Amino acid sequence: MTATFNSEGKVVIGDVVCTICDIGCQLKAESVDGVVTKVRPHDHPLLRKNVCYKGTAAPHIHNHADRLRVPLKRVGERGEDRWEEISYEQAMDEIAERLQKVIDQYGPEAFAVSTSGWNTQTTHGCDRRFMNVLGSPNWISGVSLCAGNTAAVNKLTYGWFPFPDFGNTRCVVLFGHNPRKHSWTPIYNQINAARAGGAKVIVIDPRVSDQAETADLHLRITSGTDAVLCFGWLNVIINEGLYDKDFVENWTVGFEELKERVAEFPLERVEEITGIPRDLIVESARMYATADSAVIPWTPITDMQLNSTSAIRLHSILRAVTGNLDVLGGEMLGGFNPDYIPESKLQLHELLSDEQKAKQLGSDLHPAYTYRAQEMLKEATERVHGYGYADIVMGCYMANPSAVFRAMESGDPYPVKAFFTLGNNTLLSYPNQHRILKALMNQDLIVAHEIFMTPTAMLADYVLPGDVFTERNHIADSWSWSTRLSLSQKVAEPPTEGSSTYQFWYDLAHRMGIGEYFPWDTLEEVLDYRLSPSGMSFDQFSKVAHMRAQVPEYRSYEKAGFGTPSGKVELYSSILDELGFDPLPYYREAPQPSTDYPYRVFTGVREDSFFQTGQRQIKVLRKRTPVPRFFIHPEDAERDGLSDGDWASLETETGQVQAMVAIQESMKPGHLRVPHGWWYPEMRGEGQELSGAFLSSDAVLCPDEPEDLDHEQGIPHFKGFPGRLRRIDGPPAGIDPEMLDLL
Ligand SMILES: Nc1nc2c(c(=O)[nH]1)N[C@H]1C(S)=C(S)[C@@H](COP(=O)(O)OP(=O)(O)OC[C@H]3O[C@@H](n4cnc5c(=O)[nH]c(N)nc54)[C@H](O)[C@@H]3O)O[C@H]1N2
Ligand SMILES: Nc1nc2c(c(=O)[nH]1)N[C@H]1C(S)=C(S)[C@@H](COP(=O)(O)OP(=O)(O)OC[C@H]3O[C@@H](n4cnc5c(=O)[nH]c(N)nc54)[C@H](O)[C@@H]3O)O[C@H]1N2
Ligand code: SF4
Ligand SMILES: [Mo]
Repeated sequence: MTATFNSEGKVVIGDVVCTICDIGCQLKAESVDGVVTKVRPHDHPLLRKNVCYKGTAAPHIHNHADRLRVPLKRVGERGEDRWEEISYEQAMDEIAERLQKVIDQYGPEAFAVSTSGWNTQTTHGCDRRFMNVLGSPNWISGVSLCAGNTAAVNKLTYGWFPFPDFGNTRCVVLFGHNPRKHSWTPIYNQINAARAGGAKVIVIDPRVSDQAETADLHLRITSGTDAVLCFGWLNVIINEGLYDKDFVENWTVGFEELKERVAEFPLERVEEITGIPRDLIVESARMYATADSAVIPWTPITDMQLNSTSAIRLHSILRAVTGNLDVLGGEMLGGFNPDYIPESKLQLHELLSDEQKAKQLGSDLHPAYTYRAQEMLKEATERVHGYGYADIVMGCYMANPSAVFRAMESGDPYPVKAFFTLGNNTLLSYPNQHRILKALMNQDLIVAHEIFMTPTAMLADYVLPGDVFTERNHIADSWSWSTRLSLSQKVAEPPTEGSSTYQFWYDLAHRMGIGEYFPWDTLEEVLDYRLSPSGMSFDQFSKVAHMRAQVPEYRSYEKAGFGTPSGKVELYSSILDELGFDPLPYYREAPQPSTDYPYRVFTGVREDSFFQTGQRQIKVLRKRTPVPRFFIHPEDAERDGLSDGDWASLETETGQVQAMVAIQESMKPGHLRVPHGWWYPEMRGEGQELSGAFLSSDAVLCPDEPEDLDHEQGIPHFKGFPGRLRRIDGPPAGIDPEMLDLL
């Protein structure tokens, strides 16, 4: 970190890891007299291309007039948005007292927490640590719909969650996943570099996405049928003998059973369900399986559909049978970084009793990512990775969100009465927003740790101001997904009455009699502790390195096998079998479009300008995408009498939302794309309800009764549910007129 003085004052320049989105680019930040003034690309040649316009807009976010700076205590009815300012000390004293009261009355399991962790960054696993010491298993997260759940399901097959070796690969397969210049920039850059090095790119996407435009092959799949395409590929790969016979023979179990299951998916059936011509299925399967090396990078598309578990398992199986695990240009099973104590250890899962683990909500019906299934891997994980709990991308020991909200709303199977949300806009970030609202309205205590007032924070009893990435020291470690460590340095001052999430849990623990488990008084002490295996302190690390990764070890499984009960890649999952599920992947048909609901709707336009539900109040970003839009094909627009720029209402059996119509040739006919996470920060004050949280949010559209969910994990079907579109007179009242002028 450099500090100099110019005519304006003290200038500090540091390495930072941007946490506006979850890919965590390492950038440079500058501050003048303790206020961040500039965030720009890093000067290291490997990092120079990694910045998007959200990252460079960080000073607009961090210095925004509406940023929360003082703790707020609710004075009106819940959700009324009336507050008094109180001190941090008072807020923490009252929260500790009220949480203790809930626990005394209902037991520790009555306390639930929702967080995604990557934006708050400095939690250091201490949310789980706090809950495990106290005795609550009910932690939920956005990662249950994004990477965390994929990690947990990958572990069932080969004990870890691999990361693609983009730098050396010869083939990249994107199941929908569509990184762009302003969406997950480093992955976009790595795909481009692979392509420039001669790698083929196969894109499976209903629309002509940005990645599809430049792909070698584009398969225009019917939304929600990814598992079936994987069966089609396996069909070709097995019938044509394109699999790695040595690897299959020596390192897998269940190949014969898999073969039988795959035979249930002849190519005619695959073509019919996926809408992809047979020739193209064959050509793409051959391209993937015969490439010298190939990767199927993680994709959120299979995290969010009815066949999520089967589709994720099929990706794992494809990687394995084609011999692409832990080889150059394939998918690396990195393991824990020996230089940095992982969050998995800091979380202290061994302290939570079996009795409390058994109470984890959702583990009865949908156990795959809960303790119930993941603990069955404990011995194997310990054998291979040296420690029994591997919580990769935070997703391996979660409660099921739908089950938690049901318990919060109804008290079934037991009451959940205290809910903390940290760096997560809970109301809009799971399926069935109607139930989430009822669940939140039925709480005795809600605490939100946030940087802006959000619809979720409006429902809280206490809103605590958080710090941001330019205001704290950190070493980012990708939650054990890869072994990269990146330095992030504080260049500006946090709000004096604010806290980091670590500080929050530390202060609460010390008020609730469990302070002995939180011995590190500052973030720097936590970092020193986590770095201790490397022999360096945080201070020393910051002087010698901004980024470090372990040298990859190929075929690491030859030492102690794979981290599964059999020690092999379990094509046939012994754990799913033992839990009473189909041990092989399968296909279950989701509700289909009908005359009443003619569209296949999929959620998840990741607007370039925002991360998920955030940043709608940041003018420089909002001006790029002033209002939410529904994307449809011209044929569908004509049938429904809609023109570009019309406003429309999208209706499903569960809810309805409004947005502007955008007609695009690139859409697949019969499909409708709806954005995620829209609310309107400008709608506040008299007569406004939760800042328009129910007007345009995709979360109101999807049901989440057990029969609507993927069996093994309890995942909602966000990819291809039936809906209809109807023209309405105009935009919702209350949208910032400046935004409407930009249309
Ligand atoms: N600017 C910006 N960038 C972001 C984010 C953001 O909010 N803003 N969010 C980040 C995060 S957390 C995530 S998870 C990623 C998500 O970003 P992506 O991985 O790109 O995912 P989506 O944008 O949801 O959808 C990608 C593509 O999937 C296609 N698709 C829809 N349904 C299906 C289907 O059933 N099967 C297949 N094969 N394809 C389908 C869509 O047409 C779309 O082109 O983006 C990351 N990057
Ligand atoms: N309905 C529906 N739900 C979804 C999805 C979907 O498409 N539809 N997508 C899923 C996906 S892919 C993902 S990745 C998850 C994302 O889930 P999250 O990552 O939890 O994202 P958000 O819910 O937008 O909440 C982020 C909140 O953190 C706040 N914040 C930002 N930085 C900081 C900070 O430094 N400190 C604190 N305290 N707060 C901060 C922001 O103001 C914002 O309100 O959601 C999932 N949920
Ligand atoms: S892609 Fe953009 S928002 Fe995401 S971490 Fe990088 S700079 Fe930040
Ligand atoms: Mo995500």
